[in-house]
Amino acid sequence: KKYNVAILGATGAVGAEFLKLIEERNFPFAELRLLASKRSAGKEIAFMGKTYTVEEATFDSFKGMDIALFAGGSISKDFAPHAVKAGAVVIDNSSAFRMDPEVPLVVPEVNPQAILKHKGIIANPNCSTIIMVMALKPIYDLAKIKRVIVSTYQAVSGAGKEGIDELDAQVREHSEGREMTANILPSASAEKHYPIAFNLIPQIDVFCDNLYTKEEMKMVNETKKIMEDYEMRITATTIRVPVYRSHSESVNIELEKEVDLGAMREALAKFPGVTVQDDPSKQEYPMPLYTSEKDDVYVGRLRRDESCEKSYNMWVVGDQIRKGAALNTLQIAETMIKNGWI
Ligand code: 11C
Repeated sequence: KKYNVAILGATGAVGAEFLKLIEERNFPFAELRLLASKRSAGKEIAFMGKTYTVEEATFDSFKGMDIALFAGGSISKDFAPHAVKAGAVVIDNSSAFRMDPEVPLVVPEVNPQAILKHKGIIANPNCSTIIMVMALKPIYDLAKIKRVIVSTYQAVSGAGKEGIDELDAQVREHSEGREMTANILPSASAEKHYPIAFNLIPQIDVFCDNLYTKEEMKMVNETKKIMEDYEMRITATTIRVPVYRSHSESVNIELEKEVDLGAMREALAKFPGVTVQDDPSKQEYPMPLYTSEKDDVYVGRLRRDESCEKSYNMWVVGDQIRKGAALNTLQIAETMIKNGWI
């Protein structure tokens, strides 16, 4: 069977990745409708031997569609109910519905069963959350995780194409001895902006009342929902780094019991979608330059936390536009198809 698929946000970084993956994975589509806001409507996109014209998304755009892949952003909230009304299943990359108790928040390797509870909308988690839970789940299945301390090193493409352009421009300005200009990072809506070139910015998204950023609280709250463990204690510090693509995370975990490192490595290696790259004797460990454009989440630097019992450290890296966004979304649709849930 083939499915009619609409993509909302077809012209952005995640939209482009949807198209790449649909072709690469031979996703069974019949009709494909490319939708975007008024600004990008009319653009032509060549895809699998055909030229598609991007249509302006309207509330009527989803008639006859089986699956609506939403690339994310603020337009998701307005369009999702209309797509559902038209009979499509919406798989949404924005943060609008993630913490809604009526909406499953899914990483297919971790909690595929949650999909069954959907009422039309399924949410795709935040990219740094997806990358972390891929490494947590195989360990959790060996021994319950009591506490997680995570620090992230997040690529500029997490802030969209503008983030990449800004880093490029600043490197050029710096090398020409000019002052670097900053208008996008840490957050387009922020009052102040700082250069990311030759710098790190300890702010992703805006601040919440508890002095954490929204990105940090997404990692805390979304992880608990996906892992279905609201007792797990999680604290996050999220940092923007001058890397184009792939988010990296230093993850410290405290388990309820000691686990042999070999068993942990084996469980990670067996888990679908995870590659263990961990050989200090050969200086082998994951790095964002090499994990980009790859589907898997890479884990390395696995070792005991010698300062604390039952605690371990690891370094987790994954392409946040692929597994952190477009790939995970498409895998949700593939899981539904494979199981006859659509
Ligand atoms: C970043 N994680 O790297 C963000 C981008 O909630 O889907 C994705 C925001 C989200 O800036």
